[in-house]
Amino acid sequence: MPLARSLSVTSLSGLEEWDEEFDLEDAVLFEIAWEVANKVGGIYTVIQTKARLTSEEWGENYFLVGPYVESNVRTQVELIEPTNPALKRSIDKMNSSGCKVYFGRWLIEGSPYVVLIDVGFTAWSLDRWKSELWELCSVGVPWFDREANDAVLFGFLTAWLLGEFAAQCEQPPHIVAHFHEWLAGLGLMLCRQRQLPVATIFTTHATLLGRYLCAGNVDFYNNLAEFNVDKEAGDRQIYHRYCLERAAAHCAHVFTTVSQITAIEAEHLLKRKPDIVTPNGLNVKKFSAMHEFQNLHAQSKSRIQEFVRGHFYGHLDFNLDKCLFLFIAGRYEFSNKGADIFLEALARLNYLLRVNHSDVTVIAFFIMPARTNNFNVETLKGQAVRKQLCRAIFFSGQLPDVSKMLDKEDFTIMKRAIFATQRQCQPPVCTHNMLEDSSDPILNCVRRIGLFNSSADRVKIIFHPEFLSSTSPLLPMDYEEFVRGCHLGVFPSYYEPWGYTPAECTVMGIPSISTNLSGFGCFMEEHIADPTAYGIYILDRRHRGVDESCNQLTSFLFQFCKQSRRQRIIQRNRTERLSDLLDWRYLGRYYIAARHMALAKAFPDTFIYDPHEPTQTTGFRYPRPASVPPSPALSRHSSPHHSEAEDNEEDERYDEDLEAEKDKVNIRQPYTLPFKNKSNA
Ligand code: G6P
Ligand code: 1S3
Repeated sequence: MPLARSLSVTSLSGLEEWDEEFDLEDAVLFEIAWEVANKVGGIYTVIQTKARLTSEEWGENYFLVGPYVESNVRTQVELIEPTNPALKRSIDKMNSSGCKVYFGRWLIEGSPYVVLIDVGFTAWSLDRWKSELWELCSVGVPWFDREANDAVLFGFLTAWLLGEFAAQCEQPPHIVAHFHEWLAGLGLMLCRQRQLPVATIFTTHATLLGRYLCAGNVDFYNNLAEFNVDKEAGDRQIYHRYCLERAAAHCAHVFTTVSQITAIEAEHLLKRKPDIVTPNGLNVKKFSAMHEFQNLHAQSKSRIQEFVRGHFYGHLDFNLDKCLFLFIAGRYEFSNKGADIFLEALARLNYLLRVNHSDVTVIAFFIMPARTNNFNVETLKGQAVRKQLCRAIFFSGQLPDVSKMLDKEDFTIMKRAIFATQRQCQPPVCTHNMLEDSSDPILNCVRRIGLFNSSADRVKIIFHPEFLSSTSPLLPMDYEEFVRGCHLGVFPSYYEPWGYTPAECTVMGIPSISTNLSGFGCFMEEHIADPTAYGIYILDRRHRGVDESCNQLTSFLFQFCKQSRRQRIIQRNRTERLSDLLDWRYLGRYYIAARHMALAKAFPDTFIYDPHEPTQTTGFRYPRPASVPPSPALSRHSSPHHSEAEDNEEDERYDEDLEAEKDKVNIRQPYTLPFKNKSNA
């Protein structure tokens, strides 16, 4: 058994002790977040999608640290013995001191190692650790704030783990610890206070105050510099959380956030300017057949059409082939996520489509989880009637005999089935029984604007207050399939540090609407010469009032409804071309830069970092597309000579040009390391 370096957990010597030459084999990366193998929101997506790339880079020396949640572990994690001897000793030591720490492989792409800490098991230490926190920095955490209590336990336990690991390493280790969001921030503070040999990074994915202030009735972006942050946090009873968040941002060697707009917010609300912006990427799947995603769109669309057929039974007086599917999805924050202006714009769109005698019908889906007690009867009945109708007409026990198909008995069966489709009420707006029906913001808004799925309306609404699942009896599709089958994602958020929903649409080739107040929208504006031409509509919510933004949104929607099928196909091809820009293979470079920056700050004798190379977010900019513009006014869709195949050929030619452009700027080249070992500099 190799000798462990004898260092006490709480009194480690300073970083200057570790001055041996850097060897990549030595460096160990811990990434710490409450959402490791534990889906709560967007941070889970960041970590889960990035895992493959980070595992490729760090191999056996990459460990994710999160909370132990039994139900998650059962389905997502394979528990194994720790592979790293120093880590094994650390975990054993903690477990013999009254903790429950598990080690395993997270069963996702990249199969990263995870260290999962059961915070509840160590709850007996909560009071002691809270007083230590009070002694240390006068932050008092109230007993009733369960999330903050978990943050205290998680913080002390992760700092314990890192300290123990440093102590158990035979050689002085080069540890990088990347903490995400305030819930993990206390671990970082303690690493610094205990002077552990750890290069620390703190990434905030949204600020606590930003989220709270925006959800209220506040002109947030025009007053960023004016807020009395302590008072605002106190008024909202989140002062202790705010202190933990702000302290983590200030203690970190490197502070990062997910977008430029949140960087400005952090500078004002947390009083530290981020050192680097680390935008969120995705794990982009490439199909071998170039237009495979178009086929997938057609397949998924027909499944949504089936659902619509059932939902609108008895009122299916519109042409399903001319039906456009729009959707908004995400955490149910009515105004922060822009559901308020989406509904208002739908009411205006309904009016425009009616007065222009459009033959297009729009179905807008709202996929936002709320409290319900299951599906409502009317919705389930719709799907049952649809199935019954199919059976009655086509599958009455055996294959239809054409010569007999229209005999008297068949007529009777068909008539009965058709009579069953008669309905007294209108197709429901909401698919579930809501627990807070009378105060629900979406339903109340629908009541006000009067979009009740009546025959005269060209815009119909379906509110599905539960995340989608392929096992649902109503709409058995998972989220990805559903997005593929839709025509447009609408995300007119007011508060959105990044915004994964439009990014996910983009990599699947589905156009979307986002805003210039979302990290994603600003990023796309920066990297694409003409975002609209690529199906990336960016709504101005920064310089316009609500009513004006709503008019702009209505006009985007109306323009979209005027496109021909051919124009939509071309637009989807263009949207999909943007995927490279959102791939972790490209965006992962900012995380790499953050880690190197932290190493150079924490171990200045070993690393140096050249700030000029990597941190600039400038890079590839997509040119204006050369092929047919999507504007209906300029359309050649009436040309009888232009087939779908010709469009695809034209697009493939354009793809070749684009690939050549991308090669020039190395968009997919692995990022070169910007730092050097001091001895090689
Ligand atoms: C894809 C399919 C086409 C289909 C089209 C429908 O592009 O490959 O065969 O015609 O989707 O597009 P739409 O925008 O009308 O759903
Ligand atoms: C946050 O999750 P949210 O939906 O509460 O983090 C996400 C990941 O960085 C980000 O995409 C989103 O905008 C933030 O708001």
